[in-house]
Amino acid sequence: MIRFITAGESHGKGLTTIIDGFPSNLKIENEYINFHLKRRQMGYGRGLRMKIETDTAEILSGIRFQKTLGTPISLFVKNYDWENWIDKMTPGKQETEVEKITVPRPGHADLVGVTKYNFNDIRNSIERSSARETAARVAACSIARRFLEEFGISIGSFVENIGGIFPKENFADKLFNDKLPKNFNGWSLSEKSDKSSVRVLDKDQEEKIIRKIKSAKKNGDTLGGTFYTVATGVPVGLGSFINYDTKLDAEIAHIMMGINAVKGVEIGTGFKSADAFGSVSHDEIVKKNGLIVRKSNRAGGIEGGISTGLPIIVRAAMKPIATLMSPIDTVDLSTMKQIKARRERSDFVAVPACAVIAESMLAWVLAKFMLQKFGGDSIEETKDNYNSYTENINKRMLKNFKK
Ligand code: EPS
Repeated sequence: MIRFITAGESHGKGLTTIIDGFPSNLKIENEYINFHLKRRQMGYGRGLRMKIETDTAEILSGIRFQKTLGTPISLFVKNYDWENWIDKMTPGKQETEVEKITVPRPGHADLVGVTKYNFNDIRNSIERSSARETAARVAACSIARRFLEEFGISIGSFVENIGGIFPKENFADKLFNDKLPKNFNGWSLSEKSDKSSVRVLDKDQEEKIIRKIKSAKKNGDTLGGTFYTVATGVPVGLGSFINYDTKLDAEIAHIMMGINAVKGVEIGTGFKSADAFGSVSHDEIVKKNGLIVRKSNRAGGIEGGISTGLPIIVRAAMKPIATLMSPIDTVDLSTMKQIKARRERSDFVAVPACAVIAESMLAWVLAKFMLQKFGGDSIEETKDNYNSYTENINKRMLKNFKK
């Protein structure tokens, strides 16, 4: 069973994560983790904070000579902005006269946070509810991603829309119709979208989105959007229909909704198929070159909570950033007067970053289900178990149904 926890405040010294349960002998280089951390920092529309930070992970334990030891891995990501917050954030210091934040931003965790935790300063809620924490998630999940690569599982993402601007041709349709380019894999999507400043696959759309972000910025406003995360090379049989909490899709939805500002998750053609006939919603099963295959992948790679072997396709919706430079109505908790919300430094759009975080979280779920199924204390043992399963899968089916 793999697990990880993160710790750290947005403007504290840094973020820590402890990752436990990966087998030994998995190769992992520091640059690999840093590469994905850097990808999370990209995207047009981010605020000034991203100019201050250069996220890198310091490996504190669990890895020796670039290989996992099977022991807990701990990583530390420094906050460069900490230098500017020492007075306000030093843990061991007595409470001093720092400005208390009393004006909650609608849509952020400000109001619910102070209500629940009985705080007299919204800063206490802001610090941990900030999406800064997702840097630690990406660092942790890069171990999962590296693990999956050993089995040919590859994950990528692209942004489908920001502020309602969609591409003329949606690549998702190709995914659903299983009309994919030769040698397609999940990562090939990211190789392309990493080159776009807003993670889209269409140049025209990119220009329109940038114009829209510029106009939002000018108006002191923010935008959200939708994105796809895709995993290829996933073997058939991860997850089960046995219980509500053993289904692969249930776990994916759960972990995606845990990403800051994500308000909707869809697998395959989810919402669209709710309006269509069954005859055009499912994936017909046919025989091709002696094998049983599906004609399409509207199910998004999961049927009955179990992976089908086709690409896993997850779409998610991120709401617009809650911090507005032209703020909306709120109440000052210290005066109980109706005023406009507080302005503070923030991003205008973070959908591209959100897609990279979703890649990471999908890697985590898949690694968890892979290890549940194949186990192993060393990566070699996990591979032996995996190979024995995948090599025999067709043979077993033929034997079972032979008349
Ligand atoms: C965030 C507000 C901004 C973002 C931050 C998330 O930070 P700050 O308040 O320091 O300007 O830049 O995201 C990150 C720091 C990051 O690394 O992604 C928020 O309120 O959620």
